[in-house]
Amino acid sequence: MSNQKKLSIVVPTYNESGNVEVLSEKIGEALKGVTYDIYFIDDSTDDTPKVLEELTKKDDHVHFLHRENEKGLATAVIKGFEIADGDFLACMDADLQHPPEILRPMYAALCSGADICVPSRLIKGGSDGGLNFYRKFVSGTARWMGKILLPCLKRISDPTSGLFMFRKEMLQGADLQPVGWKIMIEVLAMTDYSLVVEIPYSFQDRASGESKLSKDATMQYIYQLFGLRKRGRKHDNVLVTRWSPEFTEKMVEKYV
Ligand SMILES: Nc1nc2c(ncn2[C@@H]2O[C@H](COP(=O)(O)OP(=O)(O)OP(=O)(O)O)[C@@H](O)[C@H]2O)c(=O)[nH]1
Ligand SMILES: [Mg+2]
Repeated sequence: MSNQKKLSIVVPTYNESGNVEVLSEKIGEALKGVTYDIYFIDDSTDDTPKVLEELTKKDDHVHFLHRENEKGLATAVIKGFEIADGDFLACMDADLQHPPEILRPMYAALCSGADICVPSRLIKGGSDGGLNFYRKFVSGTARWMGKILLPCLKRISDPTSGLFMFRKEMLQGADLQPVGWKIMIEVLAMTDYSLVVEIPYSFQDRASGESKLSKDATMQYIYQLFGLRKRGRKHDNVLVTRWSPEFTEKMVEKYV
């Protein structure tokens, strides 16, 4: 079934020259038949801007903004959300830890009526295979704290990754603050929505380049959680549904 809703994928990049081309190609393969574009918001100090410049010449779907005077994952993603014009917005890391193929079922979830799709490593059919024991522990603790402090995260199995898709209209009037590293919890706490769909996916090893996760990220996360506890909206009537791998396949066939 062909679909007219446009998808814009926002990808924050910091020194990801070895990844952006492969990522764009894989997104293209994953989204055959879907109207989409990609917005790389780049703060790199390596040759990523050059690679992106070349990429925009080869691939009409690709746009990029290089920022000289600003840095930070959160400000980059929020900038991307402001300039992207898709009906649906997605956020995805550049390093291929989020498999681009997942964009197709995420798109199907929104076409089927979901307001926001939150892929999960932690439900049947998913895996957090790319993480070592220490990272699993850190990520588990972050999830646990989030669920305790923010009621809107309680029923969402994997709310702390950087992979999600939602309806752009949800941002109208939403006061997203670029604090820290976890943009999805900002969106979950500061926007109105009624249906969340979770679909399983397998987290991957970083394909190339280095992690930018800093020690400050932990403190920023705690600060963000307490801020959202005060500022966040109420989410009393939200339905969270979980798709099995089999059901996900059926929904892709039906909606994309
Ligand atoms: N624009 C921009 N992007 C950033 C910044 N810091 C990180 N990123 C990007 O944000 C995404 C997530 O960063 P990663 O370093 O992969 O963080 P992570 O996935 O938690 O850590 P690893 O598992 O070790 O890869 C990647 O696409 C980075 O390039 C920044 O300051 N500005
Ligand atoms: Mg990464």
